[in-house]
Amino acid sequence: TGAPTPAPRKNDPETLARQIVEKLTYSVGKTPAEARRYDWLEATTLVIRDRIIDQWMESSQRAKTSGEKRVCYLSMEFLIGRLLRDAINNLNLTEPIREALSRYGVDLDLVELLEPDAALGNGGLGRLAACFMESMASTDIPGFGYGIRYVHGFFRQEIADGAQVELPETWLAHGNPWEFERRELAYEIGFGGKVTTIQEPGRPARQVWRPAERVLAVAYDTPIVGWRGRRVNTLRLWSAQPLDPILLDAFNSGDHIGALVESNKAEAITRILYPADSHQAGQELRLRQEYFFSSASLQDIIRRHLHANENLSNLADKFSIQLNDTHPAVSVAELMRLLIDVHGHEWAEAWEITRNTFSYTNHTLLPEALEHWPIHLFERLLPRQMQIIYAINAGVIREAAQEKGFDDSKIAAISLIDEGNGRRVRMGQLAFVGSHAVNGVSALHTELMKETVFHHLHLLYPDRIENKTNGVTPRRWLMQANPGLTDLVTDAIGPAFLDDIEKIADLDPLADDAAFRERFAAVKRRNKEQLANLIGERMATQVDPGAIFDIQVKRIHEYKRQFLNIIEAIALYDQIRSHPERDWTPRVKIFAGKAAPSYAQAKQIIHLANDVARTINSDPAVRDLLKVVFIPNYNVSLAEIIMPAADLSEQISTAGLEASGTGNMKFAMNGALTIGTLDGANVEMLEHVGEDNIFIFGLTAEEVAQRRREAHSGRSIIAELPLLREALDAISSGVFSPEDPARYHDLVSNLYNNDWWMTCADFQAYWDTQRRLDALWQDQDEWQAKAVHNTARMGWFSSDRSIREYARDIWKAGPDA
Ligand code: 26M
Repeated sequence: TGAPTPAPRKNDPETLARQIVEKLTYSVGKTPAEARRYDWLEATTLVIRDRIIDQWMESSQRAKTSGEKRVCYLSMEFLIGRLLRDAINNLNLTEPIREALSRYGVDLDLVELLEPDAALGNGGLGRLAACFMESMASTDIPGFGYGIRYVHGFFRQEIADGAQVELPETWLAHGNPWEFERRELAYEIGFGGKVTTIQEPGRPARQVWRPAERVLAVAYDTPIVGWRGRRVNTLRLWSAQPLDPILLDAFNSGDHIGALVESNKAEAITRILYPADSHQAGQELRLRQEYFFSSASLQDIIRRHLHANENLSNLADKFSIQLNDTHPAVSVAELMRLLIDVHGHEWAEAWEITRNTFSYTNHTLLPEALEHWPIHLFERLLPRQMQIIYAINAGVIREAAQEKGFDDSKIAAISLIDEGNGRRVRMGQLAFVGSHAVNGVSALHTELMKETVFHHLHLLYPDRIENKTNGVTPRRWLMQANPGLTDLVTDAIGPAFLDDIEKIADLDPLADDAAFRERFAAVKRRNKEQLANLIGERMATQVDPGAIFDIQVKRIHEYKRQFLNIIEAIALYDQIRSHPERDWTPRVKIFAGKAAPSYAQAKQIIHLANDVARTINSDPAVRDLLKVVFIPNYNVSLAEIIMPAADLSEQISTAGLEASGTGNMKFAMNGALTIGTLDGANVEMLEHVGEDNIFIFGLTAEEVAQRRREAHSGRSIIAELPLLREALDAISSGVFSPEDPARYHDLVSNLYNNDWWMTCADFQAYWDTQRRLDALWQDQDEWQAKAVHNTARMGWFSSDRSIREYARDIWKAGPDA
């Protein structure tokens, strides 16, 4: 008798190759010979997916049966990007899959490029939600993401004659192998209608909401794989569907279009992501989206809870619900409604359960971005929830008056109803009072929350606000985006940092090792060459990888001050032309980012960047000393190429206005030096990397606030700074837009008359700091040592650390709970 046959090694290239070809044959319907790259993507994805599913079921079962507390992350946005590389890497299959495909002459890197980039988010807030999902899976927290399955994600950006053009995005056009439709998981969502009071003899009065419209929310589940496949969590996205696909009566009576109106109206709810991240337009469809996904998620959470528990009294012991900004804040009223109207709880108990279950993260203090809904709209769409909000408000106001003696002006500040310009529901206040914990996303931002927007609520509930500094997942933003650096670090300090990123600190002493610095610089150089190739191919602009790659990529906003960066580029251009004999340090200034379609100033800034690029890049006088590049269609996939290729990261927002920033962390982890203001998480990056390794300039948040109170303007500053004045003159006189010389007249005159964003106020400090960096570049030993220190000291900014803090302080969930 022979030895028992060993179980086939599941992870060897042989097995994987066989499985991929099997999928190619039976799921895609192609032979290896006829398969195109896209078919290989599909087959490979299906093989990986099978492996994930085993783990997924195991994780879900474990969470269900263990009775451990589950965390639900409610977010309008999950900017997840591509998933294949992430899944392969987290399952530790990168090398065997690469090898398996290569046997058929197929290059994994090229296959991965064909996956659509899932852009179900605008920017920082959505990408944070995606990093948090990955980190919850990696730190073994039973996390559940709830959001919206938009048919059209964030728009595709093209640049035509220098200006942004928005095109629809269609990530689902070829199907989505990562999602599982759960037809059986569908909930009714109501809108409009009336609330009636039912008074039965001998019973307390009940409110019954009879909605005028109803739609179905259908679940689509996507697995999120943690590091080393440890845990697989679920991202559950809701799709809106009509209760009746077609109104038969209307159809039969000949009204073929009218028979579809309802159906179209239902599906409209999840058709498109709103492409704004700094302005609340107050559109009805947006409120419908917010309520739609909040109600569906809560109904689902309640169903899951009642699966294992008798009633909802202990909901807060079993579920924690994190509200990602105020977009899901209507959940506070909706959970109250479900508890009271549907599940028969008393008000006081329902309020206790609600507050103990929810927590809320604030991501911005910009007044124009704070959500508030006109009462008449809210009341018409959600009449019962409006009643509940009034009742919550009455309770909070009573408490403030009786227990803290708040006067009328303080009460007006905390009220859920803004009585000013047309009565409105304030979603920030609703989220705050409905939560047991409220957090900001950096130390500075959290302090500003206490002093500004939530000042009076903080006085009323002094223990509620806490800080949870953002982080980013090192799997995607270091290991996957920068395999060269990952290999180098592994070689230098061993692989322990892969499991515990803070161990990357062991690299720190190697900043003094010349041989190591050289290898570190060589990795950076290769990453810069890749980016240079991309720029060459996409935009037919040649850039020198030997120059400083000075990069600002993020949403285009006045407060982020891309304008300041462009003005500096123009001033530098001017200086190079005036003093060609000087020893200039070559630079490539790279920009990318999208403007909200309705944000005229932001679009002007994009136009200006492109106009300036055209002028400078075609001027032989500057040779290779200065190039300006605007790369179109910034998204997660492009960021994965850009972050590892930066020498210098631009984080130059007006102090006090960037809640945290997360791009700042991705750059620094990959060894870029930061030029930045004392804003958001830059302040904490300074503490971690040390003041010698980061380049801080400009007004502090306090100084900005002071100048704004004094009605600061740019005029006198411009008068004293010839560099600034000449750059602004060039812009406003049409040097960069000869075909339309007045194009930037308003943009510049705003600086003279107002300078709200402190562009003029910070110009000189910014310029001086850039010139210090020029000088530093000439000393490559010094520069590279600082770069190594950045990589070594940024481990704390992992989203694993953020998530562990949320789990410990807010959710009381996870392995250490
Ligand atoms: C609101 C109403 C209607 C339509 C869209 C919105 C909206 C969408 C996204 C408003 C704000 C949105 O995002 C804000 C955001 O991304 N904030 C960023 O959050 C990051 C993660 O915490 C921080 O790092 C950034 O500093 C902060 O700007």
